Amino acid sequence: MQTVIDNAKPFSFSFDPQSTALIVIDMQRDFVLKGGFGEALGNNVEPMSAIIPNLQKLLECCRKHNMLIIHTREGHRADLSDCPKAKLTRGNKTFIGEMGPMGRILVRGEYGHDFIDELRPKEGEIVLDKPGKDAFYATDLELILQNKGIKSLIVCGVTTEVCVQTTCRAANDRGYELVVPSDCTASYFKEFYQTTLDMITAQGAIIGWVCTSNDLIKALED
Ligand code: C5J
Repeated sequence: MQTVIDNAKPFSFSFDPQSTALIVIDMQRDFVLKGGFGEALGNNVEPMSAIIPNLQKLLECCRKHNMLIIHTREGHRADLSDCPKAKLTRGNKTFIGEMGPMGRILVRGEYGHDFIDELRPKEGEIVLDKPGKDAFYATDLELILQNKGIKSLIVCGVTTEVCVQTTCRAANDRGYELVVPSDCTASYFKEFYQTTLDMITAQGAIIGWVCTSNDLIKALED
């Protein structure tokens, strides 16, 4: 059955919950909490935690509707063999693999690499470890979506202009329809947040749609 979000931008977004997956991007301590990689790079991490209650409500609603839920984590092997030099050498004096207050930065298995307590995956939900910004790159995401018959995506999480946008573009190229709930994604940079959402919806939804989580939940509940 089709569900319609009338108030989505740039026009109404229609999806079938049974063939739609919720993808929560990188809600990891390293990006969200004080003392993590995000803050070490010089960013104010407050916008990251502001979206937690909205994400909790959206997750609860998608769980209730038995939708496929995927949680991604950006990070690398302990020996950093899957981290290209071009990524390893970037940062404001803080680098991937270095020891930080929450363990080695963006290294799998470390405390900081894991999900924040408020948004831990429930049993049966998919955890996708990804080495890049694009959740399709070097992961089995496409195979999972194909096997589950997924046609549409709800993409949220952090950061709006990096991993969320990159994944949206990659999904769009693969033929998925997608919507980004604007109050379930955040950036360290206010202007990048808005510009990214505008880029997604520009030119008649060139990448996808944007809505509020309330409108999305209301459409599912109706
Ligand atoms: C970044 C991400 N910002 N999850 N990663 O490096 O957006």
